[in-house]
Amino acid sequence: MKRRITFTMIKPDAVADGNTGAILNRIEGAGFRIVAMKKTQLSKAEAEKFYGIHKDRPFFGELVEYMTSGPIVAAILEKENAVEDFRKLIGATDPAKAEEGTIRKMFAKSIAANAIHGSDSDENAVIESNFFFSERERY
Ligand code: DGI
Repeated sequence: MKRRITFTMIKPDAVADGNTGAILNRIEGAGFRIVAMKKTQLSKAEAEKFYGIHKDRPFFGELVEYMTSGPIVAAILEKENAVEDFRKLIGATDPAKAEEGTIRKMFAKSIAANAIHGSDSDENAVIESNFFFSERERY
């Protein structure tokens, strides 16, 4: 059976632009329940750990710099088929390739500053949720 949770971050550009509320509205409107949520700013070490899988990619330095450039809003979301449905809601990594109506199409500026993160597997949803939240922060 598919797990019911995914993890998201509203990224620094979207938070700085005042789009947090509009994005959360779309997320809840699509049927996701917010289980946990916090506004925080990643340190360089935290961003390097979170994106460790990309450490050998040419854009790693740029990614870490961007993700630490300002506060983010992290959340655990619950829904049937959460990981897959949330990836559909946010759209392709590159906003130029994202479908109309997706969060990245609406709010992302570029492939680097792409407004929002969504876990890519059930396993990563658990790892990423545990990275940010303790058990008693989930409701
Ligand atoms: O799961 P996604 O966030 O859609 O994409 P991913 O896991 O392949 O990459 C993670 C993040 O790394 C992505 O949201 C933005 C950044 N990224 C990916 N590809 C590029 C990139 N950043 C730059 N500057 N250039 C890239 O080609």
